[in-house]
Amino acid sequence: MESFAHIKDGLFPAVCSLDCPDQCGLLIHKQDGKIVKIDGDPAHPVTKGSICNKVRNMGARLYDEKRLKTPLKRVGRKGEGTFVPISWQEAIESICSNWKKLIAKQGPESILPYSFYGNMGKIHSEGMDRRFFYRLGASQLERTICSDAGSEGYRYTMGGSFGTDPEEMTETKLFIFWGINAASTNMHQVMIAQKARKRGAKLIVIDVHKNQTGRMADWFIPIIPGTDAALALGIMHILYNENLVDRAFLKKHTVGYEELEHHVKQYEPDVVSGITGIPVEDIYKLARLYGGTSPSMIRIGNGLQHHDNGGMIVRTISCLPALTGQWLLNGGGAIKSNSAYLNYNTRALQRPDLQRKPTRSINMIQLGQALMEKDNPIYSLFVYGSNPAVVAPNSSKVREGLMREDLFVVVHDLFLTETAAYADIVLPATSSFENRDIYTSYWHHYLHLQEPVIPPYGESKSNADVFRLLAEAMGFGEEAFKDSDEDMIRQAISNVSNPYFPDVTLEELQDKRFVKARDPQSRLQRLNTPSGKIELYSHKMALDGHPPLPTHIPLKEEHSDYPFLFVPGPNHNFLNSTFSHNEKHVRLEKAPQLFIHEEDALRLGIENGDWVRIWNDRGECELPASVGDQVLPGVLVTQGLWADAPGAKRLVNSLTPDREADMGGGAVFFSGKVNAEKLVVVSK
Ligand SMILES: Nc1nc2c(c(=O)[nH]1)N[C@H]1C(S)=C(S)[C@@H](COP(=O)(O)OP(=O)(O)OC[C@H]3O[C@@H](n4cnc5c(=O)[nH]c(N)nc54)[C@H](O)[C@@H]3O)O[C@H]1N2
Ligand SMILES: Nc1nc2c(c(=O)[nH]1)N[C@H]1C(S)=C(S)[C@@H](COP(=O)(O)OP(=O)(O)OC[C@H]3O[C@@H](n4cnc5c(=O)[nH]c(N)nc54)[C@H](O)[C@@H]3O)O[C@H]1N2
Ligand code: SF4
Ligand SMILES: [Mo]
Repeated sequence: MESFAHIKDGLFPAVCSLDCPDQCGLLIHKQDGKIVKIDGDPAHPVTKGSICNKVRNMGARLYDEKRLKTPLKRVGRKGEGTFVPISWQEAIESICSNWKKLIAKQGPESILPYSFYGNMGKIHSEGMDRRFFYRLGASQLERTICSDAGSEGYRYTMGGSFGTDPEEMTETKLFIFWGINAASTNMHQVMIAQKARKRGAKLIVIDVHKNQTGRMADWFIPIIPGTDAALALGIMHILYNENLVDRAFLKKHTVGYEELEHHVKQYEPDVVSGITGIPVEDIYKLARLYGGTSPSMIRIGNGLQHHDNGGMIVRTISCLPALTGQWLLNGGGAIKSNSAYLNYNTRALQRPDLQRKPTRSINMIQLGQALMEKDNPIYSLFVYGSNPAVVAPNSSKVREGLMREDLFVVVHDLFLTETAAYADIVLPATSSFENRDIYTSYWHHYLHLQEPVIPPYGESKSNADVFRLLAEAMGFGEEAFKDSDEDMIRQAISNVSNPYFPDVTLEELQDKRFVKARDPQSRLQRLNTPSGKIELYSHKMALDGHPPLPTHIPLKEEHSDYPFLFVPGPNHNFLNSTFSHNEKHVRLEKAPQLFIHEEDALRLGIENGDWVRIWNDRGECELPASVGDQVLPGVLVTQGLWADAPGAKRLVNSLTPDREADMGGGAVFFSGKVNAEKLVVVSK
C-alpha cells in the first residue's frame, strides 16, 4: 500500500479527521519531512478547497512541544499531572498484568473502555478497539454523548439518518437553520446557503442565541430553549388550517396525516407563542413562508436535541417537510445527519462475534455515576479519543470517580489532557495524518481514504496498533487481531448490505480518494420505518412509551431557586475540547463569555465585562458577562469547552446534568438550570 510518510517534500492529499460534518478534503504541504502548511483540496466536490481556521492551524498542534512522545507512568497524586517516561514494553506489561488480576478477581466487566470521535477514522475509532473489548469481555460503552436523542427521534419519522444531499441544495429557495451554529460547526453548509441567497434564496435561523450564524440570517427567530417542538406544531397547525399542505404527497408517502391534522388543532398560535416566546404574528409569517416556498430545507442542529425532550423535538421538526411534499423536490427536505448513506460493514470491522457472552453496558454520559457505583464496581478505565474530565456532563462527579485510588486508569491521547492527568499510565497517540484509515461524512455523501502522510511522532502509536499490542500481551490468538489496517479497510467496504454504499475496492478508493454514496433517488421507496412510509403517527413510538404523534413536552423542572436555563455549547476555534490546549487556537478564541440579557443584567447589577458567578447543586463557574440582546431573558449562554487553568473556574460541565434525554440515552447539556450573581472578588 501507498504511504507518503517517508517522502520529504511535496503536496499530499488528506482528509480532516475531526468530528465535524464537513469532513473536508485537504492538501498537505511537506518540506524536509515536516508539514509546513495545510490547505483545502480544491478537487473535493463539496468542500472545494475551503477549510476552517482550526485546521489551517493544525500544524501548530501536530508539532506542539506539549505533544506526548513516550508512554508515561504517574508518580504524583491523581489529577496532579506528574509523570515519568516509560517504555512501551513496560506500559503494556503494566496494563495487562493489572487487567489479568482484575479479570481473575472481579471479572472482565470491571474494565470499561471510554472513547469517542477525537479521530473519526473507522479503523482507529471503531475497529480494532471494538474487537479487543468484545474479546476481553469488558463492559460495553453506550456512545450517546453527541447525537443519539435526535437520531432516534429522526428515525421514528424517517427510518434512519437519511436527509437531503448538500449537493442538491443549489436549488433550495428557503433554508431554515434550526438549532445549529453552522457558521462555526458546518461552514460549508453556510457557504452553500450564501451562494443560493445570491440567487434569491432566504435564510432563517431559529436559535436561543443570536450568534455568528443568527447574525447572518435574513430573519433570526429567538426561541425559549427546549420549546422547538411547540413551534413546529404551531407551524403545522397553520399549514393545515390554511391548506398549505400537499395532500397528494401526504396520502401517498405518509401514515397518520389525518390524526396529525386533528392533533395539531390544540397548538393554536397564541398557545405556541406563550410556550416559545415567539410573537403570534411571527409564527404566522414563518408558517406561511414555509408553506409557500419550495424547495425548502431544514438543517436540524445538534443543539436543540441536547435537551430533556431533544428526541421528540427532532422527531417533530422532521415531520415538517412531508407536510409540504418537500421530499420529492431537488434541494428540498431536511437533514439532521446523513450518516446512514455510508453505513459500512460494521460486523466485519468490529467483530461482535468475538464477545463470548453478553456484558452490561454503561451510558457514557453517566461516567461519574458509573465510577462511583458500589455494586459490581468498575476497577479500570481505558480512555482514548475522548476527554471525559472536560466533555462529560456533571464533571465534578466524573473527577470524583477518576480520583478513586482503586481505579486503574489508562489514557491514550496526543496530549496530557485533563483526563490523562488522572491516569496511571498514559500512552502517546499518532495523529490521523500518521495513519491509514477510511472516513465517512455525516453530512455530505463521500467516503474518503487517508494514507499516512508523516511518520509517527516520537514513539506514538495508532489506536489500532495499541489494541494489537494489548491483544498479543493478553494472549488473544484470533486472526482478527493480526489484520492490518489495510485488511480491515477491505473488510469494512466489502459485502455491505446498505444499498447506498458505493461499490468500491480499496484500489479504486486509492485512485480516486473520495467516492460518493449511490444516488438516493428512490429514497421514499425504501424507507426503513415499520410502515415503509414517513411516520407522522408512529405505532412504534407508542410501544416504546412515547406519544405516537409529535408533541411538545416541557423540560424537566430542576430547582425552582435556579432561574436561568444554561446553554453551554461549543465555540468557533476549538473542536469540543480539542485545540483548547493549543496556544494559537486559544489566542484566536480569546476568552469565554457569558451572554446575559440586559434586563437580567440590570436586575443583578451586572455590567458588560463584569465577572459573574453561576452555580447550582452540581458546581459553579466564574465567567465575564457579555450584556445585550443576544439571548432572551432567563437564558444564559456560553461557548467552548475551555482547558483547566490554575484558579480559573470555567469548567462548564461542572454545572450540566447527567440525566438522559427522552430518547437514545442522549445527553441534556442544555437543560440545566443555574443561579447567577455579580462577583465582587474574582478568585482568578
Ligand atoms: N467550531 C466547532 N465546530 C464543531 C464543534 C466544535 O466544538 N467547534 N463540534 C462538532 C460536534 S461534535 C458537533 S456535535 C457539532 C455541533 O454543532 P451544532 O449542530 O451547531 O450544535 P451546537 O453548537 O451544540 O448547538 C447549535 C445551536 O443550538 C442552539 N440551541 C441550544 N438549545 C436550543 C434550543 O432549545 N432550541 C434552538 N432552536 N436552539 C438551541 C445553540 O445556541 C447553538 O447556537 O459541531 C461540530 N463542529
Ligand atoms: N457543555 C458541553 N459539553 C459537551 C458538548 C457541548 O455542546 N456542551 N458537546 C458534546 C459533544 S456533541 C461531543 S461529540 C463530545 C465530544 O467529546 P470528545 O469526544 O471527548 O471530544 P474532544 O474534547 O475533542 O476530545 C477528543 C480527544 O481525542 C484525542 N484524539 C484525537 N485523535 C486521536 C487518536 O487518533 N487516538 C487517540 N487515542 N486520541 C485521539 C484528542 O487529542 C482529544 O483529547 O463533547 C460533548 N460535551
Ligand atoms: S474541522 Fe470541519 S471545517 Fe475544519 S477542516 Fe475539518 S472538516 Fe473542514
Ligand atoms: Mo458531537
